[in-house]
Amino acid sequence: GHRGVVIWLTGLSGSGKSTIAIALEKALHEAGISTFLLDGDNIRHGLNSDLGFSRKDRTENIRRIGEVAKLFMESGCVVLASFISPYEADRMKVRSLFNSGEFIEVYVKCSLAQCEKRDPKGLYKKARSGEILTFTGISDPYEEPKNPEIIIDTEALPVQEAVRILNEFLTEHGYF
Ligand code: GGZ
Repeated sequence: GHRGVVIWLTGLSGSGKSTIAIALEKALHEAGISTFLLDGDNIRHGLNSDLGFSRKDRTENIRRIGEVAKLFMESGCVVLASFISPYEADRMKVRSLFNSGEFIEVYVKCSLAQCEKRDPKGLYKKARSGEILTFTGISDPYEEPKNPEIIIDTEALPVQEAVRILNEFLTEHGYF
């Protein structure tokens, strides 16, 4: 058996959060571990479809996601939450919902220049042209985590290495 835990991935758009979350989820499934993946696709289109990208809406987005993550964690899942979550105060509030050891903040670190170069959805281009306003990193802030449990530099590491680091952290800290 294993205990529930939240692995909270924060970082810029295009930093690799979801790629890592999906690869980690696959590895955990292969080890027989129940997971639940929360990301923009299943949250911003449903529960949080009333929210946009103002500061207030981002804060409410992260608050609700924190509560959902807690519910799934309590059910015994390894919750993988992949959101920009640009504000330190909002991440700290989510952290405060959990006991120590139940919340692992992972800073998926990648320079703005590299994220913009990757631009998988063409959003940075739209942000530069002014077609998208308040885009994180371009026209809206991203506050770097001050005390994340883990930092993963996706400019230096391939995704499988990121998965290995996270798996090792979980094993070494006795999660399973
Ligand atoms: C940032 C935006 C924006 C703006 C749309 N700013 O790379 P993606 O496309 O797939 O992921 C981004 C996602 C960010 O949603 P989050 O819920 O993670 O944001 S937050 O934590 O700040 O609430 C991006 C897309 O939505 N997107 N407009 N203006 N990202």
